[in-house]
Amino acid sequence: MSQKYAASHWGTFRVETHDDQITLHGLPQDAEPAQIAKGWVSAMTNPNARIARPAFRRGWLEGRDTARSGDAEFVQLGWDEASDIVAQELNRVIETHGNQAIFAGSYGWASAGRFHHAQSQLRRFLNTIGGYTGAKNTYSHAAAEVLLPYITGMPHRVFQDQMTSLDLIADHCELLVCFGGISARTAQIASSGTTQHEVTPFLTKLAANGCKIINISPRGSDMDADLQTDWIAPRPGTDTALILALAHEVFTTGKADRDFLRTYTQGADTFEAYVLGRHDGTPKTAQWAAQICDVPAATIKTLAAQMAASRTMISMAWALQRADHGEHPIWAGLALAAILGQIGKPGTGFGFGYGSTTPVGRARKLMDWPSVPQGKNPVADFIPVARITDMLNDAGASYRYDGQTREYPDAKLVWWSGGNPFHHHQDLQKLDAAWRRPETVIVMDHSWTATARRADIVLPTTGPLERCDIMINRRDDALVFMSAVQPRYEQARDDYDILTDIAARMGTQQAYTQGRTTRDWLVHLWEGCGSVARAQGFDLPDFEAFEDTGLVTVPDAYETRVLMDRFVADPAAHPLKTPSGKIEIDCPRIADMGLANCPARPTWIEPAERLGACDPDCLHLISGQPATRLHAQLDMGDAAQASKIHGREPCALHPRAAERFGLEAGDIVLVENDRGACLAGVTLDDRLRPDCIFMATGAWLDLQDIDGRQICVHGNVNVLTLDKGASDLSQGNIAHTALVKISKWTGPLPALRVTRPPELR
Ligand SMILES: Nc1nc2c(c(=O)[nH]1)N[C@H]1C(S)=C(S)[C@@H](COP(=O)(O)OP(=O)(O)OC[C@H]3O[C@@H](n4cnc5c(=O)[nH]c(N)nc54)[C@H](O)[C@@H]3O)O[C@H]1N2
Ligand SMILES: Nc1nc2c(c(=O)[nH]1)N[C@H]1C(S)=C(S)[C@@H](COP(=O)(O)OP(=O)(O)OC[C@H]3O[C@@H](n4cnc5c(=O)[nH]c(N)nc54)[C@H](O)[C@@H]3O)O[C@H]1N2
Ligand SMILES: [Mo]
Repeated sequence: MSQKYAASHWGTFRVETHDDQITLHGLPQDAEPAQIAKGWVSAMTNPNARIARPAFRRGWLEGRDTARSGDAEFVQLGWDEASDIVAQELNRVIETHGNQAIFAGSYGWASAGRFHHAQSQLRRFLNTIGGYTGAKNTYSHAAAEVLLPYITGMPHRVFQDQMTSLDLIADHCELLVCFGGISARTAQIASSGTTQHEVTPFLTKLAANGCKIINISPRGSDMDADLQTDWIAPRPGTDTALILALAHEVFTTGKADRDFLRTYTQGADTFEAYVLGRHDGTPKTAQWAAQICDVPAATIKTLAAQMAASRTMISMAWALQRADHGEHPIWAGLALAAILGQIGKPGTGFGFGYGSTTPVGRARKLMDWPSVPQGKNPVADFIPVARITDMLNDAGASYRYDGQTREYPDAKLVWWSGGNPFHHHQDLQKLDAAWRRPETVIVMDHSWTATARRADIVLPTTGPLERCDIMINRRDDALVFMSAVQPRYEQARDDYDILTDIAARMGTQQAYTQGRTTRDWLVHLWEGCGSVARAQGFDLPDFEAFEDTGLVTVPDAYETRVLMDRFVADPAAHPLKTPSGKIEIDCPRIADMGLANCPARPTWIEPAERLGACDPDCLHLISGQPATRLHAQLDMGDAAQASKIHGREPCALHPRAAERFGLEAGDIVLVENDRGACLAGVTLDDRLRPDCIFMATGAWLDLQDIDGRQICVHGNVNVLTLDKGASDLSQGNIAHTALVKISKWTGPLPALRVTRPPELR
């Protein structure tokens, strides 16, 4: 009997159907199927969340007003009329302002399938009609993406591909020092999908092999509680100071690997001079760092001695660089690994993002499977992805990025598909105001997200349970046929079909579809997979057989890697692709940029806000990834809903903090700062710094006017975060840099609006 599978970024599941009800079951080869999946079917069948038919904001449809807000009223139209209006509007904008006025950076995670990938389809379509202004880098790790090529000569993708395999760490490492932990919570996810989750088995094996694990994080729970890890809890955003002090200890105790520094790095001497305080008069001692990080100097000294005496891996969660000056903890961590001389050896050195998603460091052959070609964009302009509000507010204004001085484009039409800026961006009230500036906003999504509610034109798409697709991840050893296991929701259509009809009206249908139906495309992609497989010496079954069996495994996919091993084995034959051919601990190209907020070597720079340099009533907001959903996806499903407190997003506090503010588990709190305010429900966590709170990102934004003040009554943290670039180098977002105050909410609890669709006519 043929087996049906469903796949998403949170994994692959066997689908069973009884009486039209589907249930999802983890695969036998999956050690820990994601709990996120528990909310999948309910979210995708929730009539209060799903968009049923094309909808137009009444104010825009009738008078072209731009007064977008979360409680707009919509008029529903049929698909033909909707497609006509979209095509007319595109023609108008292109004729009046040119294609660069279409902003379709459209950042976001969309769904996992290779064909129905929202951004690929949108960009492919727009490229047939003259192109669009795009966006560069990610919200995940922009600071590292821009920095790593300068200091290692590797694009971030290559760096990630080369990272030392988890298996080698388990076999060879004696001391694993994890900044930001390694957590099964975030390891539920793999961009583009996975058939396995292996972070807990990895950590268990590591511990069984006798490796000592140290979690350096404001949250103890960033590491599995059963692992008996040591926990050092610095103030958030102060890791660079901590690492500088570790470097200071290693230098001054004579334990630096001078041969390694001489052979493989450039600029170690200027870095050492900075660490020793030769020019600024401030040696970066353990006592110095203790004041900033709130970690005892003795702890720092002991850790440095342990690191120098052991086979050590320094692991950093992506979170560390989603912060003000986020380039520097990563740069400092790499520099410290170099000072220890442990880079290029199996299981030690430096790693970035282990556990941040599950396939990072997976010991697998990398397979470059085909995807839908996006075509070529005739418009060259772009913005760094997190500068969206600045772009909308300041067309023509100049800014620095990656060594360039650029100008913000003038976006007249904003088109988002497969992403949710009113989840992912920081300081959402500022975005809310800027969002009213473009003439037109088009959103394609399957659900009434905060972004869809702020669109003029809303085009409802299917979700991955409602269409066939192919799940492939270059780090996974299985290819999965994703079956349509549920009927399409109401009038929802595949992104491809929506765009095909618009392309027909724009005269580019043939260019967009190449005459292929969806099935033709799936077959075409599968044939491309066959060529990739043959080049690797194996065959894939034909499409019908793939469709029938649903899951095909790549043979002999096991393969381990060691970051920079060839370079370390023979630096003359395999230099890094930096100007010096070495790891640039001091980087002349960054020095040449003359950026005050990004010096040319790892440097402690005061962040925009932090604990220890603020009003003592302030708490640090850690707004990491949610355990129960992917960002804002599935927030209206059972798993996320079950986690809410009186329907509000949970806010974890240390019991001492709760006592200090007169709070108990289950209370509603107002979390606020100068940028905004939200409500949340208190939970207690004794494995959290008492001056921090943890609230996951992703609660659907529900801004309401309460006594003259805008409050997100549901608990979206991004009303509290800062909209500022990490530096003029990367312009990455700094979601993890934010201070807040909390107090008990004693007023009546406002009813939620986001749990119902907007007003529809
Ligand atoms: N405070 C704070 N903010 C953060 C972060 C943080 O740590 N803290 N993390 C940041 C990070 S790392 C990221 S990556 C971003 C994530 O931000 P986003 O990727 O924007 O968040 P998602 O909720 O995954 O949005 C994806 C959207 O695609 C839609 N979608 C799904 N399938 C389809 C489809 O087939 N077609 C179409 N058209 N749409 C579809 C979903 O319904 C959803 O609305 O958030 C960032 N924001
Ligand atoms: N369940 C689930 N998993 C996900 C996602 C999801 O939405 N849901 N999203 C995926 C995506 S897109 C991404 S980019 C990754 C992100 O992966 P990460 O960036 O690793 O995840 P975060 O939850 O943002 O942060 C991890 C931990 O870092 C710690 N931390 C925060 N600030 C600091 C600091 O200044 N210093 C130190 N030492 N620690 C700090 C926090 O305690 C936090 O729990 O997660 C992926 N995995
Ligand atoms: Mo991300």
